[in-house]
Amino acid sequence: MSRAWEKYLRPGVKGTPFCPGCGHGILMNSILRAIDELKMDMQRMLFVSGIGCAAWIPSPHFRGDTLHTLHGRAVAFATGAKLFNPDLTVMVISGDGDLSSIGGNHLIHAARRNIDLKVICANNMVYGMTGGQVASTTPRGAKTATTTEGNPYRPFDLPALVRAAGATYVSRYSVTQPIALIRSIKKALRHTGFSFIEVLSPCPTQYGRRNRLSRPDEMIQDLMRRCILKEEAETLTEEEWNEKIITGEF
Ligand SMILES: Cc1ncc(C[n+]2csc(CCOP(=O)(O)OP(=O)(O)O)c2C)c(N)n1
Ligand SMILES: [Mg+2]
Repeated sequence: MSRAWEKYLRPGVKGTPFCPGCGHGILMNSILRAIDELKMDMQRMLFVSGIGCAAWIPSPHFRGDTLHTLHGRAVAFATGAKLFNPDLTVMVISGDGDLSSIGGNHLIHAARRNIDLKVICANNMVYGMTGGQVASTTPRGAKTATTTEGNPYRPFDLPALVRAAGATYVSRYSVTQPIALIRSIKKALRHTGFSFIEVLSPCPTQYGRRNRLSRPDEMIQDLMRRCILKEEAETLTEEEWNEKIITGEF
């Protein structure tokens, strides 16, 4: 570990829990870079996660207070911590399944109350850690361990959902857009009120291999090709719109 990162990473944590090609490591790096660029004090921050691969991003890696909580309950724990100590900057980092499937009700009600939390949702479109089951974010038609013929349901548009519920800073970026992503995390950190960033993160192990994108570079390239900024989206035909992923602030 280089000396610059000693401030941010817990000593003694070796290796990574993430599979080759997983995007969660890029997200972890982006969060720490945003904190570093804002010169925030890790001692005045709390990182809360639920259960899942994404929930391993803050804990055990971050050198600060971390709460690794129950599946789906990260936002509830974070709300309690923020109410108890309003001076803390409280950041929730968890997966799409954790935050929007089992934890969906906590998410929309915290957004409705505009509680000052910074919620980062690592969306790999599947329940990664438990074997690749369908999630509320799995695209229609995608194959998962529990939808072997293709998912029949439409996924949540998470920024639209959280925005409609009352969140006051909402964005979506992919780990293939790290500069825009870091800028957005910095905005969320400076914003007072419920902030939500959906971060698309490839999972070649559980999602890609069932959907003809089993090599890590194929998933990254697919995201690079499909993610466009919302300003660019205005000129798209309906067919192009369906295949693209719109990113930016909403
Ligand atoms: C109450 C409860 N239900 C189910 C589980 C099993 N479980 C653990 S993680 C997980 C899904 C995690 O998916 P996600 O939040 O998308 O994270 P990822 O692993 O994909 O990063 C599930 C279903 C659990 N631990 N507790
Ligand atoms: Mg997931």
